[in-house]
Amino acid sequence: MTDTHTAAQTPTGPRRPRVALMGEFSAGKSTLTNLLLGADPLPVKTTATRMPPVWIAHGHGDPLREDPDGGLHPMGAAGLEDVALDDTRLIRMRMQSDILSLCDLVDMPGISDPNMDGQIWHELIEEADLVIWCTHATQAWRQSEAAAFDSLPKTLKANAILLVTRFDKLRSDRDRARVLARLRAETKGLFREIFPVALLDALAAGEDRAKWDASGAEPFIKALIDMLATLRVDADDDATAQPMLAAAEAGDTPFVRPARVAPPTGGLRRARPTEDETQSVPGHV
Ligand SMILES: Nc1nc2c(ncn2[C@@H]2O[C@H](COP(=O)(O)OP(=O)(O)O)[C@@H](O)[C@H]2O)c(=O)[nH]1
Ligand SMILES: [Mg+2]
Repeated sequence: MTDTHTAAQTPTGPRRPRVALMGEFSAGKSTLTNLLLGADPLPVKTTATRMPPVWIAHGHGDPLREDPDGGLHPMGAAGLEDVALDDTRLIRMRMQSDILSLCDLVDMPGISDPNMDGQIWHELIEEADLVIWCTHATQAWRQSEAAAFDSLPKTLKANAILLVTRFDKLRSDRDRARVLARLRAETKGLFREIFPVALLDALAAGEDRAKWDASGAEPFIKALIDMLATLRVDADDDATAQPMLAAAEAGDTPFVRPARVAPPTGGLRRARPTEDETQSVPGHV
């Protein structure tokens, strides 16, 4: 291999908070990642897939495969699902998206994925600052989820949101109320907040404000942005993101909204960052 370099050569220092999407297989993690990005870089699957973690950060360039020793390799023609899992720690992707001006997103494999080495995800999750735990509404918060969540680092558990996905699959008000009541009781003290969402409805809402509101996505995204605004990361925080976070704290938070689901007014969307991320203007509308 000639065209490789190591992660150690990647610039370090100031950084954005990292948001990990976790949960069982098929809980909607990739669907949520795509919703937050306002784009579809990740495959969404109904059948078991062999996917490594995918770390998405603001920027440009082709995806890179990171091996267990931190070496970075071009993916070439290989798709995300074709990578050799035993020789891959994660995939690094760079994209332009509003949410990525506030945080990195890490789409994790399902917690019970037999193809995913537990060691790998436990090491990787040490690097996350905030976790969005996705749980299927129809079989929410299984024992396996409670155990995996409990094994997370303490500091990460302090910044956790529970997202009850596929809420549209619960048919009656009674079922919906019952599931939420059970989750509130069984996860008491574990999550900052619990949000029921219908992710596919949110994705399909487009300019349909009523559909967007009914999907439950809005309060969740607001809470996420609020948490990011108050989250403190190490390395003296991110010089680029902090002014944006300060703007968010000041209540000027019209800028992060998945592009696909911008409200009908269209006026809330921030201009896409141009050029290099270091030149993007914080809070610029
Ligand atoms: N009805 C419904 N389907 C969903 C929802 N979220 C995800 N799905 C579907 O569930 C399947 C698995 O989603 P995916 O995002 O790949 O799950 P992951 O394995 O956690 O990444 C896909 O077919 C999605 O379209 C939801 O809120 N409602
Ligand atoms: Mg997935």
